[in-house]
This record gives sequence, C-alpha cells and structure tokens, in this order.
Amino acid sequence: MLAIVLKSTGKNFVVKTINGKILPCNIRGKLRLTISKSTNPVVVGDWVEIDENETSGNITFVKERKNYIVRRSVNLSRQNHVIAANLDQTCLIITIIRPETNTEFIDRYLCTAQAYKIPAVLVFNKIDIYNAQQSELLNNLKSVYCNIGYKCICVSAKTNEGIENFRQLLSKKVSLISGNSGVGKSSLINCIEPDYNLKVAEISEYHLKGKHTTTFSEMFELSNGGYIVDTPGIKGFGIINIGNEELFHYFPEMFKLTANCQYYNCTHTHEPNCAVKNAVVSGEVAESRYHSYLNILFDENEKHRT
Ligand SMILES: Nc1nc2c(ncn2[C@@H]2O[C@H](COP(=O)(O)OP(=O)(O)OP(=O)(O)O)[C@@H](O)[C@H]2O)c(=O)[nH]1
Ligand SMILES: [Mg+2]
Ligand SMILES: [Zn+2]
Repeated sequence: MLAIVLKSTGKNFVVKTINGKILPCNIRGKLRLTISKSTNPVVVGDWVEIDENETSGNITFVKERKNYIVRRSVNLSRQNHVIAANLDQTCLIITIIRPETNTEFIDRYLCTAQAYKIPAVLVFNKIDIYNAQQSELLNNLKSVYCNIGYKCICVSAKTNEGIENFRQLLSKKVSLISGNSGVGKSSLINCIEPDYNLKVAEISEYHLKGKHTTTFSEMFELSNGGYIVDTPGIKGFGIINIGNEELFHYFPEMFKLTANCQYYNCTHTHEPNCAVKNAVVSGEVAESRYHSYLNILFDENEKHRT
C-alpha cells in the first residue's frame, strides 16, 4: 500500500495511506532504497510502500525523491541531515526582533534552497511588535529580497494580519516552514489550522531567543489542500555540497552579472573589473548579500566542500 510519511523520529514513523488511514510504522528488515545511502533513509514527505496490518505498518520501499532539503547537523558537521522530501516550496520565517534573524542566515538558507531547486518564499512575522525603526529595517530587507525576485509577505500570528495571504500561498502545495527557534513557525500553522493545536513557547526573556519547542519535523494536512511541514528551529545553517567555484550560481542577482566579469574564472573577491563588485559599489547588489557570499566562501567550517 502506498503512503506518505507524516512524521519521523528517525526510528518510528507515522504515515497516511492513499486510503486515508493514519498508521504508525517502522522499518523491519531490509529497506529497498532508490536513494543515496548517505542521507536519512526515510523522512517526512517521502512516499513509501508499506505492508500493513490492523494497527501498524512496515515500510518496505521508499520511492525516489522529487527533491529534498538538507542541513548540516550542528555537531556532526560532516553529516547531512535531510529535513524533508518532495517539497513544492519552502517558507523561511523571519523576525526583526525576538529573535533577530540575521541576513547571513537568510542568505545561507536561500542559497541552499536555490541549490536544491526548491522555490523559497520569505515570510516576515510578528509585524505587530515592531516600532518605526524596526519596521523600516523590515521594509529595507523586504525590498532587497523582492528585487532579487523572491516572494515576500508580512504577517502576524498574533493579530492575524496577512494570514489570508499566507493561507493562499500554501494552498494545494507541500510547503516546508523553517526559521530560527521562536520566530513563530508553529504559531503560524496554528493560525491556519487551529485544530492541530501545536505547542508554542514564550521567548526566553533573558536571551530573547526561542527554546526549540518543536523537536521533530512533522507534516500536517491543510483543510484547503496541501501539506505543511513544521520543523525544529535551525541554529546554524551549513551549505552542503556546493563548491566554492559554483557558490555564486546560487546568488541569482550576482550570477546574472558574472558574464560581464573580465576573467571567466572570476571569484568576485579580488579580481579587477569584476561586474559583481562594481554592482555592489553602485548599489545594484545589496552589500549584505555580498558579505554573505564572502563569509560562506571563506568559512573555515565549510572547507571540506569541494
Ligand atoms: N507578538 C507576536 N508574538 C508571536 C507571533 N508569532 C509567534 N509569537 C510568539 O513567539 C513565541 C514562539 O512561537 P513558536 O510558534 O513556538 O515559535 P517556533 O518558530 O515554532 O519555535 P521552535 O519550535 O522553537 O522552533 C510564542 O510565544 C508565540 O506566541 C506574532 O506574530 N506576534
Ligand atoms: Mg515550533
Ligand atoms: Zn567577478
């Protein structure tokens, strides 16, 4: 019986069969794999074949993934960790304060989504709490990413402002929600689908950061069609499997300029007549984006990338 994986703790799974039955599952015996061995064998969003009995099932086969998104495990820095598979889009939830989302984090995330060919949308949350200065910061950020071509929306899980736009964005698609701990991922899902009643937690008053309330990725069916995947907050975000020489391919606004660089193998760091550096000077490419590019390029922890 064909089923989709709704929840995974690594060992135990919950799936929904094409007949609509929700079943706990595990993997006994040998799994026939069509996917790379270096990644988690079964993740949220995977389509699997199961042998089912009344109360549980056994996963016997994992179908090839249309796509998937990976992050590097925080401690085992060489290990890939697949967050979810078969996604139509990913929504990165961003807040200006409580907690502050930094631009390098955003750019690393977008770069990874770009590399894995998953359309990314930026969702600015908590617009109910920003003062004039913070709202201005938000608008500046928003225009940086809109100008590159990323879709951006502003919402508040508290006042429900913008939530209709968010709902429409998700309709009939499989969407991954990610972002730092405490930005309101679970709260936003609760706004759209109150019945799931996901656990949310107060931001720590001391650190102004989240507490990693969600600990496993889980997929929820939406009442107007589609699925949404809630994920644990991301602390750091490594770029995986992208070589230094191709990194600029995943910064679309820079990539389109590179044909005009003097050297065909320009790294856009020190070379004369570099179209990217010129565009940073003229303001056509945002300085924050260029800094993220350089920081990723020179990040010692990423040196094992080839
Ligand atoms: N004022 C305000 N508070 C919000 C908003 N959205 C979420 N919060 C609050 O922010 C805190 C964290 O929300 P969560 O939904 O738990 O955040 P999360 O992103 O799921 O966090 P993790 O599961 O730890 O990754 C809670 O206290 C929410 O009530 C918002 O739009 N406005
Ligand atoms: Mg959460
Ligand atoms: Zn260049």
